[in-house]
Amino acid sequence: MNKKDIHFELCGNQQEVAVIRLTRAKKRNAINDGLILAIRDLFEKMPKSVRAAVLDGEGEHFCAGLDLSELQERDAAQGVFHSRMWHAALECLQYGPVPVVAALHGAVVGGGLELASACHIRVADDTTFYALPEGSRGIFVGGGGAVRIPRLIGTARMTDMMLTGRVYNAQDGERIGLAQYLVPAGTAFDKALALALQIAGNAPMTNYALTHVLPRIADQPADQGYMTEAMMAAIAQSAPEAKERVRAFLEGRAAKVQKS
Ligand code: 1HE
Repeated sequence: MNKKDIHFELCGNQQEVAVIRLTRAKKRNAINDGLILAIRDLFEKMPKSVRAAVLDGEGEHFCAGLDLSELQERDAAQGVFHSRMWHAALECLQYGPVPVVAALHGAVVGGGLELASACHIRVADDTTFYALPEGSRGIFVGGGGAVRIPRLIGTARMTDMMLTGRVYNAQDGERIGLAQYLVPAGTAFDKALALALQIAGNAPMTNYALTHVLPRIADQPADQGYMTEAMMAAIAQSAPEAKERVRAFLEGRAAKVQKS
């Protein structure tokens, strides 16, 4: 990986938010092997101060997916290992140390959509568009998209995107569940950072439950899910920080829920 292809910095008063930015704008942030391994390494070696992260892409596009110039070099076995490398890297992100907020703009396509769908929150600006051009390139998703994208939008919509090359714009993407937030052009990063700073203020065990336990409960049969939920609820509420937060509310020291 060229070190110029990714940027890492810490933000917030306590350096509690990591900003990770793909900086390969000339190639529309297309992901080569070095870049996917760099993403893995950053999530594996996150500094202890960090409580949330923002994932951004430099330039007009979030990410154009797999670097297609590397695809030509692989045989079938290498293809399996390559896909498994993406899986391992995006597992480090999804089941990593902190919640991750993606700041989407421009192209979120192919592996770029696979990368975005491994994040916990997606903020899209008005310029965002989503596609899975693998279908028209004669290939298949390989970065975990076949598992994660149907969980966001359903198998039927993903099938359509790949069979027909359908491109979703920012508004329709938010409507079908590709992003949780839709914001004006040029403001996705600011919104993502504001959300990350807010998330960083949550009790760490709550954030852990939401990123590591909730998706696993969602994949369990209901009776097992209820039991896992009960275990997680008991662990979370027994933490001293949870007790203090509840006490603060009861004593009028904590914010009420406000109508938006
Ligand atoms: C690339 C890539 C890339 C751009 N690999 N080089 N992904 C795709 O099939 C999407 C391919 N990219 C595009 O459709 C367009 O580039 C965009 C819609 C994203 C942006 O368009 P535009 O007009 O702003 O840029 P451009 O002129 O097309 O590209 C600028 C340069 O980036 C150009 O190189 P140059 O040397 O001529 O300047 C492009 O070739 C290069 N570039 N995208 C390599 N993807 C884990 S498996 C995942 C499988 C997949 O992701 S498959 C889908 C791949």
